[in-house]
Parts: sequence; structure tokens; C-alpha cells
Amino acid sequence: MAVTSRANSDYGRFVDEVKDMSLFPLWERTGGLKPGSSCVPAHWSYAEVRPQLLRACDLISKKEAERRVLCLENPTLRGTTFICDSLFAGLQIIMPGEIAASHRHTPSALRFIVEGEGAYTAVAGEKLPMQPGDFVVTPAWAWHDHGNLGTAPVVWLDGLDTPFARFFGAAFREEHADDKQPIDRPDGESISVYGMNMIPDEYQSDGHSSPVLIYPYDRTRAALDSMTKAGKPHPAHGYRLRYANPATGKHPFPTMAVSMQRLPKGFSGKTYRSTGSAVFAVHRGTGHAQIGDKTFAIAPHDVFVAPPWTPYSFKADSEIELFSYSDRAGQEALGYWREQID
Ligand code: 1HN
Repeated sequence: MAVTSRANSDYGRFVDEVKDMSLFPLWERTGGLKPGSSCVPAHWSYAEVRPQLLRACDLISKKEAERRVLCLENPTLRGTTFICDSLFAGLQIIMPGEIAASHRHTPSALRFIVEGEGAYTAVAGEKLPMQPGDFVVTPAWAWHDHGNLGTAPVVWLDGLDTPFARFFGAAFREEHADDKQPIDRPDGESISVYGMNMIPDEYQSDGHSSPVLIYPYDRTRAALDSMTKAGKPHPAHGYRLRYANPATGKHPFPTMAVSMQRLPKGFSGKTYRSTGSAVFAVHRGTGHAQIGDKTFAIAPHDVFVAPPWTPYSFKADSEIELFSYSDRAGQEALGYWREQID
């Protein structure tokens, strides 16, 4: 709001003069503090994206690409690689026999396996074979490399908090001297030691990332099966479980909360919104997601994004399972998190 007329006045000359000194009067700003962002709801159909991933395999080798990833960019954030202001999402494809060389970076990463058997990711000295529906943790600054030992293409969703690292000017990255990092932990160690409701006496959590590096889908499904039998669905989220860091009970990353939810056939959810930006990947089932003023038909392996403070709701034509991650962990740590249900 202009406090007084600007043209050819002392006030106008004041505003011009202070602007030249890189000073801006707060009372002149438009917008101000309000929830939400300029990001828009967006949806990627796997049936449309998959052929482009396969095409990328013909056109660019894994070696050339380092990671063969198609970034899902919010239409308002073209050129940034970001799916929303706070999160990255990409679909990565790895063909039989390929490897993706080892590196590490300050952003935390998650993988949600979409399609294909026989791939592994090595994280922090442990080799983790991956199956569709598994959720893999790559903590900040942990070495990681991938390989496909199978006979078919493998696709996963990469979720990262790169916008946080960029925002803070703290996005470091380093290549490993070898394409494959040395494997110095036995297979299955992280889950068989830390994923049993027990913690080694000497373990000191930094409170950030989960010591469990893989949350296999068969366990997630069993937990959802039991939850489905035990009680009623939440009116907006259906049956939803969040992946927990067993050492803290909180989120598996300092920035990102991660969940799997099941919507029973015929479910028609209440409208919900939160300050979190959330990325969803359809693991199973078909239905509709209403996000703000957009309605998306959703099918297996589709990905969609709900911007902050934008109301959304789900309808399930068949039983649906939705994997999701959001910036909730970061917002909770900062005291920003709010949610609302209709
Ligand atoms: C990365 O390191 C991977 O390791 C995937 O597979 C996607 C997006 C941005 C920055 C680093 C990977 C990434 C990434």
C-alpha cells in the first residue's frame, strides 16, 4: 500500500532514494505473509512417461548421464529440476548390466521402487537389493551407487531435499574414487539389527536419518493389512503409516516425512490440507485425486504433487496404495507445520 501519493513528492523521492541504497520499505510490499506458494498441482501419467524413459536409454548411456533421471518439474519451476519449492522428484531407469557410479552429497535422498527386479543400491557400505514397493534411505553425505543385475529395466522414484540444500547454500557433492564403493557391512544388516524394535547399546543417533536403510514392501503391506483389520480408516488419509526412524520414533530424514497409505475400494475421502508440499506415487490401484481445482485420474506408478495449503482429497475405484513424501519433517523442526481437515 502506498502510504501517500508518490508522484513528484517528498515521499516518492524518499522511496526512489532508499531503493538505490538497496533498502525497501516493508509497508510498500505486496503479498506479505500467507500460507501457500505459487506451485501448482501437477500429475505425471506413468503410461506416458515410461516410453520416454526407455527412449532415454537408447539416446544416452548411464555413464554419460551418471544418473538417467527424468526430473518431474513443477510447471511453475521450469529449469530448476524441482517438483515443488522444497522437494525434488525424478524417475530413474537402469538397464540390465548398468551401474551408476558412487558419489555422495549433502541432500538426503529416498528411492521408491516402481518397476523391475534385480537392481540394488549400495548405501554407506551395505548392498540393498530392491523390489517394487520398497523404500530406500540414502542419508545426507552417505556414499551411494546403483546397479542392475537382473534381466529387465528397473525404474524407481528418486525423492530428494535438494531445494533445502540449495536454499541454504550448502549443496556439496563428491565423487567416489571407485565406481563401486567397498561393501563392508553384511547383507541385510541395517534392517536386521535396527529394524527389530531393538537398538545396539553403543548406537548414538545424530537424530537425523534412520539407521534402517531399506523398508521392504512386504513388511509395509503386512503392517497395512493388520491396520486395515484393526480399525476404521482416517476420513482423509484412509489407512496411513509413516516410516519411522527407530532410534527416535520421528521421521527417517531431517527434512522429509515418508508414508504409505491404503484407500479401500470405494473410499471417498474428506478434503485435507497442510503446509507441507507432498509428492505421491501410486503403488497400486486406480481412482481420482482432487488437488485444488484440478482432478487427476490416477493409475499405478503415476506421480503427482500437492502444493502447500492446497486442499486435496482422494477417491478409490479399486483399493489404492499411495507412497508419499513431504517436507513435513523440516517444517516440524522449524515450528511451521499446520494442517486442517474439512
Ligand atoms: C542423485 O544423486 C541421484 O544418486 C538421483 O541416484 C537423483 C537428483 C539430484 C541430485 C542428486 C542418485 C538426483 C541425485
